[in-house]
Amino acid sequence: MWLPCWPAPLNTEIDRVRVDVLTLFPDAFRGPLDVSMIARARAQGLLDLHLHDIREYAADRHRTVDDYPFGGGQGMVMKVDVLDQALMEVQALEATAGTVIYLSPQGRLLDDSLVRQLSREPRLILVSGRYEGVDERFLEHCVDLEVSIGDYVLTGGELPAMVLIDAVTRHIPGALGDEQSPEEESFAGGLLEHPQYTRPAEYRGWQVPDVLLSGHHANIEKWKQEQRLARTRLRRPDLFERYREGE
Ligand code: 9D3
Repeated sequence: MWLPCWPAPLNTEIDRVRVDVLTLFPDAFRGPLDVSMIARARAQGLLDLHLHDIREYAADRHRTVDDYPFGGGQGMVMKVDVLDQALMEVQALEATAGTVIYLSPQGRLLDDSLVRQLSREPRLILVSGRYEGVDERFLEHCVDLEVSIGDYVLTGGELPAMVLIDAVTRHIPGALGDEQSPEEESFAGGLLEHPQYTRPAEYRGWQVPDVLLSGHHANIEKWKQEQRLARTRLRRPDLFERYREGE
């Protein structure tokens, strides 16, 4: 189901995405997802976001969510029974079970192609871990996909879940407003963007390139394309190769 492709088609069939987040820190999501484009998408009903505190699904008196690893080792592991209970109850809130994603350093690297695929799902259930990880049985039996946001170590899966939600929301039709289309973007074209300038045309002797002030639209477009190619080749040889192959 998750075959890599470049670029994936734009979200056209689905006009609303429901996202459920299972986390030990639901409050960590409130600030970042209550501002700007995400807030607007939520207010418009394009993004239907629900936060769930995993601790509320712990059955014992102490609301235990983690335990020592079998076989020994560093740190604690999130319990399979608590996670499974939380997931089952959250899934039952809607008719569609949704695609269950565990944010994990061992997951598939998030990129533009995966973001576009996910933005076409009607329902995503994101599980953010803490401690050293979760019981492997939860991943084996309950999780459809593990996603990483990059090769660096974070303290938990909350920020990665927010990154995923932010990136996916931009692809829900209408979320960016009418002025912008994600189809025209840097990564959709496979190249980095050209440099941008605004007034004043000169500041402390720092000049805006003449061509941009010339009013000669064909020359301007040619310059922009040259800039995109040159910077991509220099800064992101990996993207440049892929662009070359796709041409
Ligand atoms: C000491 C063992 N750690 C390996 C380096 C295990 C570990 C477990 C949990 C390391 C980090 C985390 C917390 N990170 C995430 O949950 C996480 C993450 C990340 O750290 N980097 C990039 N993407 C992601 S998605 C989830």
